[in-house]
Amino acid sequence: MANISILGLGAMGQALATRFLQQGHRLTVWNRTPDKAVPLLAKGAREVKSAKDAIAASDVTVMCVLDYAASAAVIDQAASALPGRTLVNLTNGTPAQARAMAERVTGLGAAYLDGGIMATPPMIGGEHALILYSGSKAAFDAHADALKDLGAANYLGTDAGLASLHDLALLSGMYGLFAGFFHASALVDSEGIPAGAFFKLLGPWMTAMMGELPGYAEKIDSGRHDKDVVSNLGMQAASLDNILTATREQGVATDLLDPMLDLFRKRDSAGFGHEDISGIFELIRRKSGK
Ligand code: FVH
Repeated sequence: MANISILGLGAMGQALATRFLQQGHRLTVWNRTPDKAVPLLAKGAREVKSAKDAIAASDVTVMCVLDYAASAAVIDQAASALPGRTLVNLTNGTPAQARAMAERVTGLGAAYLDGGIMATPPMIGGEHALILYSGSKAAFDAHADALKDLGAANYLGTDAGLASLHDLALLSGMYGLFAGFFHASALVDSEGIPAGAFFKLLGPWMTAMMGELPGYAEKIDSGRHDKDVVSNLGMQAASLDNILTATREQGVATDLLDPMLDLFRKRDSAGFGHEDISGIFELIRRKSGK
């Protein structure tokens, strides 16, 4: 069993702490507002008065606070305890924030692992919990057994920004899916059809359309949007135009889908209407040299 410290006892920090205790680890906890540690003390955690004391208490410290401004504030208070320790920062942030934190923490003499939690607090320790890691490989290898108690642990590479990049990309896919769901539900709601009833049609349809994505991925990777085209972009631009016209006629807002039609039209006007809709990727990707 490992000695582990946790900094931050919000909803996620509580879930991480509870899981570590259930798995028999010796846990030291610290939170800016001390009363949040109370439920964990009864489960066997030891509370300390400062982030510095928490880092000093264990080889590895897991930090999970609101954002990187909060992370930086915690490190400001605890910098002198960092030499020789390992910090695993599971706070959500951007790749640039993760890289800057890695530089700062390693500069202070600690090993740094960044992480992206792909789970809600109740999912921690369950079969669907996934946590992405990047940064120090040696730190990941040394603490992988304990980290795997929280959920599947996927190490992505030594660049500390990679976990955040993958985390945010996965969440982007989720929000795109949610956007389609919310728009479709608003459209049927305009005629009094409940979202729950409509989902009996929408769910299987969305699942079937997921099957298109590996083919789009192939076209994106090869740059060949003209290959094996079944439903061309020009046709789909007209269809999306119909959807948005009907949306307005039904008195529903078009905000969620307007940007997609703009991209379809732009690509169509540039002469790619005969190609697949995966071609809009070329309009949004990072241009070389940037
Ligand atoms: N909850 C979720 O569903 C998601 C799942 C995926 C990962 N996220 C990220 O996890 C980070 C923490 O989220 P959380 O759910 O624990 O958030 P809260 O319950 O709001 O707790 C916030 C904790 O942060 C502490 N804190 C805030 N500012 C500071 C600061 N300046 N210095 C020190 N600590 C700070 C706060 O302390 P207190 O308010 O209790 O004193 C809480 O411990 C987050 O990055 C999610 O994106 C969760």
